[in-house]
Amino acid sequence: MVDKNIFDADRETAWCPGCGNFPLRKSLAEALAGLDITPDRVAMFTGIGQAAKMPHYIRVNGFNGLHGRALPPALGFRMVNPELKVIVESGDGDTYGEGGNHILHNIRRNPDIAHFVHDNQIYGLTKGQASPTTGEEIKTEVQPYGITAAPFNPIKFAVAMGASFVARAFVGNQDHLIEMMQAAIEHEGYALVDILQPCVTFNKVNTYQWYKERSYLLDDDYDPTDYKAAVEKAEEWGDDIPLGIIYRNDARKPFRSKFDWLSDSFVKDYKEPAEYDDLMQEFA
Ligand SMILES: Cc1ncc(C[n+]2csc(CCOP(=O)(O)OP(=O)(O)O)c2C)c(N)n1
Ligand code: SF4
Repeated sequence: MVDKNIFDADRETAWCPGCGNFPLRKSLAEALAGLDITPDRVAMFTGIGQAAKMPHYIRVNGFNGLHGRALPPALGFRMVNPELKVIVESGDGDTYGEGGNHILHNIRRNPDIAHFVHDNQIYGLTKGQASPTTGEEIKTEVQPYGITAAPFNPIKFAVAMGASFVARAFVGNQDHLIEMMQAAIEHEGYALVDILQPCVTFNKVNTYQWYKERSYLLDDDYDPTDYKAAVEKAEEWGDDIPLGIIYRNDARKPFRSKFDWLSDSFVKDYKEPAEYDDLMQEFA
């Protein structure tokens, strides 16, 4: 059994005390340890934001790129390396705003990637502007009159797109969050877990208490393979917020399996940049 403390990066974070990113990080370490996955077996990709700082604060292989652009390098990596677990972590702004185009095409391709969205319904790093998931009733110092655009429903979007695994979790229920993370990591294909993660500094509406009062676990008799039931469940938000696997379709093949000429193992024949000079000349 892997010790969860092995993921401790032993580094001070820039997160505010009480931020939902802390229980999320703890849950991820427990989820990986529980699956017997060591840090060297994970490749994590992120964009920009508070959530996207995760590879600095957890001990796994990490790539921190441009805002909204975590999925393309993750996909590229997945194509050449089928051996490591690929995890994308990012905020709701990073994923559904700046990265909106990428998530759409990622769902179409279905690569074997577990995507954990820290959904605090706000742009945390840039001090509380509205993100795509911000509720219309939310007023902050930078939008004193509230939001002018209707909120984006990530679950409904992913279910409608036929994503092969769509789940919702809440950092206030860590046992369940760990279970969702593990199911997503083990799923062969693209697995989206939208994780409700309070931003205690800039989002004064969607607090731990707010989510606790409204979220509930899906019944055991809920069938996530029933597409019509999932479409209906995806509509629920507000007074009742379902947590669990909303939809899954294990029949969809992971993207990489469609390229039968790709090696079954990590492509390791590294070339020095100079060895690509001839190729570069063609485009000069
Ligand atoms: C293309 C681009 N647009 C805007 C920014 C400025 N910016 C940096 S972080 C951020 C918001 C991050 O919010 P979110 O992704 O929800 O993550 P959080 O900080 O809430 O975890 C923005 C708008 C940027 N860096 N790049
Ligand atoms: S601003 Fe919000 S999301 Fe960012 S670290 Fe603070 S509480 Fe967390």
